[in-house]
Formats: sequence, structure tokens, C-alpha cells
Amino acid sequence: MPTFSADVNLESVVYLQTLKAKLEWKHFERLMKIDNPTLHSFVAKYIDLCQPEQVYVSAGTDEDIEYIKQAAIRDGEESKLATKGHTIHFDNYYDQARDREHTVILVEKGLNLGFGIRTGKREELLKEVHEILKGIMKGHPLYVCFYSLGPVDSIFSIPAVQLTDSSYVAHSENILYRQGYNMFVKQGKSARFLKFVHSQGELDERKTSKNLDKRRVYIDLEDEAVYSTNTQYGGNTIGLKKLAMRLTINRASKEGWLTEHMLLMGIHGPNNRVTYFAGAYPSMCGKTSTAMMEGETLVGDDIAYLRRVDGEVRAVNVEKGVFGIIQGINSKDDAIQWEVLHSPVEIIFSNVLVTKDGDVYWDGHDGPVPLNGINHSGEWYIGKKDKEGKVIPCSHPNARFTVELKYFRNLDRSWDDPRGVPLKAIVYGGRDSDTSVPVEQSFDWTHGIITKGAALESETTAAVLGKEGVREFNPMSNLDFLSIPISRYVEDNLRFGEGLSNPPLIFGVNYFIRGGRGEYLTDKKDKRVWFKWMELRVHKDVEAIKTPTGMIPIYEDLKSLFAEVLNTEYPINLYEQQFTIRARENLAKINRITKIYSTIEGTPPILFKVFEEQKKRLLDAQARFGDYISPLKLA
Ligand code: SPV
Ligand code: MN
Repeated sequence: MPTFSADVNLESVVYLQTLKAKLEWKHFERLMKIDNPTLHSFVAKYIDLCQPEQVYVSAGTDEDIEYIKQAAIRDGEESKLATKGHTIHFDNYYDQARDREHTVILVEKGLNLGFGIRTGKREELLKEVHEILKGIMKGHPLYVCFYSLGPVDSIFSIPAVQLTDSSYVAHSENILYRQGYNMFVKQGKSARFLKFVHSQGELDERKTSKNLDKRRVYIDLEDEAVYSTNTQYGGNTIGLKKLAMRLTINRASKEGWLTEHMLLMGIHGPNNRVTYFAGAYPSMCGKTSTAMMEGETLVGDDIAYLRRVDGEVRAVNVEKGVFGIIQGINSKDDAIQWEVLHSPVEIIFSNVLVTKDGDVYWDGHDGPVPLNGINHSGEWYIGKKDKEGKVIPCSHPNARFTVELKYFRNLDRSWDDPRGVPLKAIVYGGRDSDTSVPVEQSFDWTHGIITKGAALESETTAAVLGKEGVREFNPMSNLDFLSIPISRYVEDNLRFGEGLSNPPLIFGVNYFIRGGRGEYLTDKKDKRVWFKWMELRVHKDVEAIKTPTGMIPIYEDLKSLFAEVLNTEYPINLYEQQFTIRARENLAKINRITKIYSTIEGTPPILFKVFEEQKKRLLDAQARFGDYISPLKLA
């Protein structure tokens, strides 16, 4: 039993009483082993408020991990599938994605974070969400879990505590994040930890969140806490994923490092050289397929922290697992993921179709669509319609799989290195049918951050968002997660590369450029060549052609790479089509982007200057060569 010293304050006695009354001895002891009264009072506060039936404090042992995994099945949040280790979880039919509308950054009255960032009044909304949380866990257990964002025992590590009444959420986090209990014990009072409070709320007979009208995701930067209620979908609930991103973007901004929505990978060059790349792509722009390219190695597929260490940039994967989109994965195009998804390892599938044999199927899977099964809408059959009269696909377009990275055969050897990997290049990739060439290096850090990162756009696809070809502005593919004004975020990015003697090179890629008849000009596999070329550029092994918008490959270099990497011919007329600089479209893009930034208060003036210079180069070239400028004329 802990003993109280005479100067212990009354409040601490009160919360200790709550903990002692509510926690079994084993769990109480575990919590007390972390010498951090702020943590103790935080846990006690939400026990008092949410009134769970029991409290499970996870120390992240194998036994705890197994307990939570089994609890998810016992509680019915997951069900076993035919393959060993596989389970299925369903979210409510109307809870299949991040809820942008109810995800709010809490700010003091009168404050506004500007364009693209949803804010609300802190005091008012804290009150509202705490009202929602009152008694919400009655009859349900509460899991208290400790994690480390980034590798443990590293300058990158950030401790985080998750409170949740969902065994599915706790199970997912055990797959996706490094355990952090020992780190909390070691750091004790000095731990600067992030806090996540989640409740799925009342469940329906399918064990999915029922009260979606009270779905909230409120982000409190001041207290570094996030409250998420009446939802189960991972992007709204798995605190350490996109909820933590909002907190760490803010922290990083104050401390001079970066939290980015980026994949990390090793590109393998000549003589066994490995060169590390980061890549930011808005949703549906090829991020995962890039991370999974044959012949290269994977460090991370979604979130990265970047820091300057001894004059160079180091980066880590914040996670240790993948919460990946499953739609479209087939044995031919996605061999690595296909293999993992068909091996008997621990995988949570969500919102896919389950057949009567207990197998899973998703849109784009090999073979014909099963006639019926169970999916996110319940009993399903081909042609089934929802309440709105919309035909329900066999799996939701945002259906996912959750699995540890360790099962991927392309995992990079340094993926968990506490020092991070040395970052040599950053790639920004949008979905763009008519403007940018397939691959292009920027002139320098500033030019890259501004014309590639800050100008990132993606076109909506008919399948997902209705109107096709609408361009969405999405700087660094991070807009949904920003908790600081865009202008400050761009400035932080600009400053990050300043003073580095060898900053990472910045590239733009575009896998979606089309020709005059609407046909795609590149093949899915071509990205493997673009990356090999970028790798050579990092090491100055190849020259490049200067265009008004950046540096593009020389035909002969690509020809050799196509032969070497893909064993294919690369006709010069295809090169010419792909790498034609489209002056008119590029000028239109500059107009679109600068128009947006001119409405954003505090945009660094350098942004307008860099676009102005680019515009001038384009106009000069247009005057000489016309709207469409062949790369062969510039060589
Ligand atoms: C994304 O949408 O960028 C994801 C999935 O990685 S979510 O967790 O929903 O953010
Ligand atoms: Mn993501």
C-alpha cells in the first residue's frame, strides 16, 4: 500500500481513493508503479466520469496483449474468421470514415486557425464532450494502455496513454504501436505524455456504435488530450493515429521538427546502396502502392516524424503496423500485401465481406464476387440497396486491414532504429490528369516545399466522391490533420531545411497524367523507374534537364532504367508525351494555388515570390515554344 506523507493534498487523496475503489490490486499496482500523479488523476477523473464496470491497466506484456485480443472476440467487437489469427470487425454502416465535420480543434474564444481548419470554442466543447462522456462506459470495461509514438528510447519517442472502452481499439493499437508502459515507468513524473479518451458509446446488436448523432472528436491542444465518442472507425478512435497527429503537429511546430503524413522507404541503388525517401500523397494517390514497390524496402506507410540531428534529417515511422486500405488489392498488382493478407498471422479485417465459409472478400480481390455474405450492412447479397437507395458494394471503399509490419517481406532492416533513418529525399504526389510530369526534381528546398508540397492537389475520383476531376487543395497531404495555421505550417517546413548543407532533395511525382484522348500515359509499374531515377539524382549519378518547373530526366537515363528495372522498351515518343511541359496548365495551377494562399493570413511572402518566378519562366518558355513544350527541345 502506498503511504501518504503529511503534505499530500486533498485532491490526490480523493483520486487515489477512486483508483483504489475501482481497480483490482494488480491493476492499481501497475498504475502506481508509474510515478506520475498527473497520470493518476487523469485516469481517476475518467473513471469517475465514465463509470466503467471494471478497469484493465495494460502493462503491455504478452499476457495483456493476448487478454485484449480475446476480449475483442468475447465482447463481439471482432469475430474469428476461418484462417488462424484473422478476425473481422464491422463499424456502423454510417461510421466508415473520418468524421471531418465533427472533428474539431478546440481553441480559446475568438481564435481562428484560418483556412481549412475546423475550430470550436474550447470551454464550451469540453463541457459538451464531458457531458457526453458521463456514465458512457456503464456495463463496459475500460482499458488503460501505454504506448510510444516512434521507437522507444529515442529522441523521437513520445509517450501516450489511451483510455478506451473498445477492445477493438485497444487491440488495434497493440498491433499498430510500440508498447510504452516501461517507458512511462522509467520517465515517471517527467513524462510529457499525450492523452486519449475514447468511448464507442452504446452499441447495437451488431456491436457497432449506435449514437452517431453524438459522434465527436475534440482535440485539446492546450492539455494535449483528445476526446472521441460514439464512433469506432479507426481514423476517429485509434488515438495514436490521426488524433495524435494533430497534437504532435502543434508540438513539433513549437519545437522545430515536423510531423508528416508520409511513407518512409529505402530505395535500393547501385552497389547495395540504400537511400531513404519520404513520400506524401493525398488519399487515393498511390501512397501504399509506392510503399510496397517490389525491390525496395518499407520503413513506414503513413506517418513520420522528421528531425534535424547533427546537420542531417533523420526520420522514423511513428507506428509499427499498417492500417491499410484493402480495396483493389489483388495477387498480381500487390503481391506483397496479398501474401500477408493470405497468411495465418494476426490480422483485423474491417468492413470487408465475410463469406459463409468464414473467408474474406473485397472489391478488387481475385476471382468473382461472392453472391452473398455478411458485410458492413449486415446480411448482404449482390444488388442490395441501402436506405438511401444506393447499391451497397460487397466491401466498403474504405475497408481496411490492421497488421504488424513484421509480417511484410519488404520490411527495411532499419525500420525500428531509434536514431531514425537518414532522409535524402522527399516526394510529393498528387492525382493530376493534365498538369505535372510523372517525375520532377525541384530546384532547391524552398522551391520544392512551395511548388511541390504547399501546392499539392488531388483530383477527386468518381468512385469515391461523386464529381470527377475536382481538384482538392491539400498542402503536404496534411490538411486534414493540421492544428496550426497553414501559413505557419508552410513556414515551419521552409525553415526546417534552412541551414542544412545537404537538405533532402524534393521531388514531385504524378502517376495519373493523361494524354489528349484521356488515356493514362504511364503504367502502374513505372513508378519503380521514377524512384530509381530519383535515387540516382540524390547521388548525382545522372544529369537532368532544366525546365521552367524543375529538373526532369534525360531520355537515355530512363531508357536504361526501364530496361534494367522493368525489362521493357521505352520509346522516345512516349517519353516526349509524358515529359512535355504543359505551360498553360502549369500557369493555371499557379493561379489556383496563389489565389488560395492570398486568402490565407500570414502566408510567407517567399511563397508568392517563388510562384511569380515560376510563372515568369513558364511565360518565357511559352512565348518561345508554345503551350506544350517538348522535353527534347529543352535538352
Ligand atoms: C488516411 O485516411 O489517411 C488513413 C486512414 O491513413 S485514417 O486512419 O482514417 O486516417
Ligand atoms: Mn493516412
